[in-house]
Order: sequence, then structure tokens, then C-alpha cells
Amino acid sequence: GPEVVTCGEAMLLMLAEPGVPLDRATHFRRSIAGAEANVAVGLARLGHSVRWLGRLGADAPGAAVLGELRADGVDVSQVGVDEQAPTGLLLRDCHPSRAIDVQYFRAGSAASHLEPAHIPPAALDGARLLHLSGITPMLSPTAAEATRRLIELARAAGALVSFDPNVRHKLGGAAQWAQIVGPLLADADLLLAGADELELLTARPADEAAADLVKEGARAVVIKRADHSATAYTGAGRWDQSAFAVPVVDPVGAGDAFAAGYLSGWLRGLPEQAALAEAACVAALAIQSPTDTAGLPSPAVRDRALAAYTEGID
Ligand code: KDG
Repeated sequence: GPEVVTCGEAMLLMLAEPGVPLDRATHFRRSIAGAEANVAVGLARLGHSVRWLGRLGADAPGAAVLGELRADGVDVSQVGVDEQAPTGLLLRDCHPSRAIDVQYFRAGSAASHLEPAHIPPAALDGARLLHLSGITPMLSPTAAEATRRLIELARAAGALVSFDPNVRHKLGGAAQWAQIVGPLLADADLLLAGADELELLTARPADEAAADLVKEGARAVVIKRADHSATAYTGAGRWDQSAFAVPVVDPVGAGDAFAAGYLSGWLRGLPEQAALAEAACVAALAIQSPTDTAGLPSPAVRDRALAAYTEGID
């Protein structure tokens, strides 16, 4: 089986040409979106074997999403097709400095009908890591149950669970996120979360919550801060990583790129500081290109970029 398994909602992305507001845009670039699918693509490009699990509609957007994942070498052999419900769609623009205008068409999507029975019992066999986000349990009660099932299968298979809350306020209010996604933090062996997300989900200062999650058994908790720096807490200590300053084209997908970079380092057994540096590097590369995934690098591109970004820095 693959080294990594992810599960979530993948959507067709129609991205307005850079800099043009969504309501004025006439040219759109077709790509894919969905946090877990982005992480799957990121890890696959970095040379890892990855399976993405999820549900797509029996429609052209679903075929396009599947085609893109397959082209990147992501294992889509266990993806389910829903004959009734459509593939989710996301329209957005991109701009380096103003808020991104995002419009989802995902209510009632095939992915939101995910349920435990859709998860093949052997889906995690042989995997080292299951990567999930808080988006999936927020899609529907059955998708939340499927998330639980995946965590059980990961435990049974001896795989670790990595988790990114990915709080999206369009999917629910703060109380709902805290209620549905908050309890999942304790299931994460590796947690990658924004400081604001950790605060929302634990009702505590982020650094305290992170240190406590490590005491309670997490292998690593990485806090992503508003200034784009990151701090990792593990049983062995605390590490800080600042962001690499690069020209931004499209900031969306930075968190998924960061996760792919960090998890790749973790899977390769890198020291914590080196894994954080790779995470920051992959995020820096992703935000220099439009779409969530276009800038996700090969190992060679990552290594060259990391050398350039860290030149002269100790
Ligand atoms: O992380 C990027 C995602 O936000 C985007 O691809 C869409 O998964 C998505 C979501 O639900 O916001």
C-alpha cells in the first residue's frame, strides 16, 4: 500500500487570472482544490506514494479532478463515484495583498455524502501516515463519522495521524468548529495548526495548548503564526522557523504546501528544524504560482530553493 493516505473533498477550481477581481474576471484557469488533495499532490511531487480517498460526482468536473490527481501519480484507485450528487466547485481570484474572493458550490456535493461504509476496510493497510483536515468532519455528520472510521483504521494499521484543522468559516460558526473538530485534536500524532485555529478549538493560548497536546501524547504540534513563521513543539523541545520572503502571486494553498513539506521531512526522518525549513520552503514556492498546486515542487526544485533561501543564513 501507499506510504500516506489522505481523505477529503476535492473540488474543481476555476481561478481568475492573477490580480483580476472575481466579478470582473473573464479568463479562468482550471485546476483542483481541496486541502487534502493539495497535500496529496504536494507529497506525490516530493516523491512519496500517496492515496487520496474521497467521493466525486459522475460528471466532467469529477473526471477533471481525477485526471489531475492521476497525472501527479496520486493513487485514486479507491475513489468513489456518486451517481446522484455533483462534484464540488470553487471559484476564486488571487491577489498578493487583498482578501481573496472565494465562492464555493459544494453544498450537497458528492464529498458531503461520504459515510463510513465508503471507506474500504483495507484503505490504510501498509500506510505510515493518515493525513486529515477539519474540513471533512464539517461537511456533514456522515463525513464526520467517516473521519472517525479513518482514524480507527489508521490506529489498527499502525499508521500515525496528521491533522490540519483548516478552519473555514464558510463551513460553520466558531462554536460548531470547536464542538466538531476540537475533540479530533487529541487524535493527532502530528498537528499542524494556525495559532488562531488552536485558540478557537481549545479556548486556550496556542503555545500552551500545543505544549499540553505534546504532554498528552502528540509527537509534534506545529503552530503557524500570522506572520507566517512557525513553531514546533515535540517531546524534545521547541523549534522556530521564520517564513522565507518571496513575491506572492497566490497565497491560497500555503498551508497545504507547508503540510506537504513538513510531512515529507517527517517521513524521511529529518530533524525537526530541517523538516520545518522544508515546510517553509515548499510553502514559499507554492505562493509564487497561481492555483493551490501549480507551484508544488519536485525534490530537486525544493532543494535548490532551500539552498537559495537559506544562503547566508545560519
Ligand atoms: O487549503 C486550500 C483550500 O482552502 C482550498 O483548496 C479549498 O479545501 C478547500 C476549502 O474547503 O476551503
